[in-house]
Amino acid sequence: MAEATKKRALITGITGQDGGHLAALLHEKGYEIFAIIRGQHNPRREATEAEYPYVTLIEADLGDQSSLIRAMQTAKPDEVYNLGAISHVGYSFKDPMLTADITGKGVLNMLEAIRLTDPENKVRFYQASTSEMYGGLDYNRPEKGYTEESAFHPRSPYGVAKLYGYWITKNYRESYDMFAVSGILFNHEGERRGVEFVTRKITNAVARIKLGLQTHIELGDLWPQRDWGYAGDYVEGMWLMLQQDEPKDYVLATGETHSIEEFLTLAFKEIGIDDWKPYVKQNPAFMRPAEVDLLLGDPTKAEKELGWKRKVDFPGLVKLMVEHDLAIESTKV
Ligand code: NAP
Ligand code: G4F
Repeated sequence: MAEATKKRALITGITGQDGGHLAALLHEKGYEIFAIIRGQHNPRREATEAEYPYVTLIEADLGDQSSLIRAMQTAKPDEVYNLGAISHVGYSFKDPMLTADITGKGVLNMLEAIRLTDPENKVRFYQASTSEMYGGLDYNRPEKGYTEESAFHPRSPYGVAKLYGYWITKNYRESYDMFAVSGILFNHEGERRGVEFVTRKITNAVARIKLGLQTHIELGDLWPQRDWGYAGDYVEGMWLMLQQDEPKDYVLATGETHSIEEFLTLAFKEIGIDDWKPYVKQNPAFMRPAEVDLLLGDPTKAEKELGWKRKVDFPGLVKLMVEHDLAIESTKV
């Protein structure tokens, strides 16, 4: 019997956290995987090639539409996962125009590249939308968490750019009948998270403090709350969204919210320290001109329609990340 043709996927953002988890998932599912990589000497290229040898890398940039058209022509994908972005909220205040160009207009560049290379309108498109679009202010925060119907009020150049990406994806679905969807994902973390994000910054510092490599950690505000899940669970949800009969947007979240102080408490407990206060200094450099106070998502629609449910809980997530960082950092002692 002839072997069924492999499905083909094109990923943007392969060198980031979700790109890695997604590549591993699609590989398990038997996909032929292509991914764009930017820069003439991307420092993350070597590690990416070593960790995901089954991914074919194509030089392209979300800011350069012609490169995306070439990537589409090379990959000839059935599914496109647009995970590439300037994704750091704090950084987006420092470089708001680049953020608008890549995180916002980059989505349009990708959608147009698909439209121009896919005359039969067969390609399915996933846009990495975000809970940052809601903004976390009291006045529009539903008690049980934000849903697909909640109002948006972004609080950063990143959130504003992502809102453009969300609406242009919806617009292409409605205008051109494209299978184009947004996953509105709440924070998800794990061993592949960049150290510039607060959870990994903490677990890395906790491991280094335990091993005597560092004395303390400098952080910004500790009271904001986030709905933190595990990235490995969330990429499964992305894939499920593109396997449905109808293109729809979905929230992925845990339905729980925790402060950075709670994250610190659990992380330091993992190394036997009950009082983390002597090890944490506050530094205004890590505070933002406008903060998102509290994020809590309601994943009911994804649970009912996709059969998606997060597996890793909050204490499990913190434990997994501290253990991973202890293993890595202990090789440096
Ligand atoms: P990440 O680790 O910061 O990765 C971002 C990726 O975007 C990197 O691979 C980066 O590649 C790429 N990129 C940046 N500028 C680019 C450009 N001009 N052209 C092409 N690629 C570019 O982000 P993540 O945590 O994996 O998140 C994946 C996506 O989901 C992002 O769009 C993020 O905004 C969104 N999101 C994340 C979360 C979360 O909690 N993680 C929640 C909701 C939504 P380089 O190596 O070239 O820098
Ligand atoms: O870890 P963070 O930088 O994540 P943030 O801002 O919630 O954004 C992440 O999640 C979004 C989904 O809601 C994604 F769309 C986005 O791409 C990204 O993945 O900061 C979390 C909280 C913030 O309140 C921040 O002000 O931690 C606070 N924080 C306190 N000290 C810090 C620090 N954040 C960072 N990165 N570094 C600090 O030293």
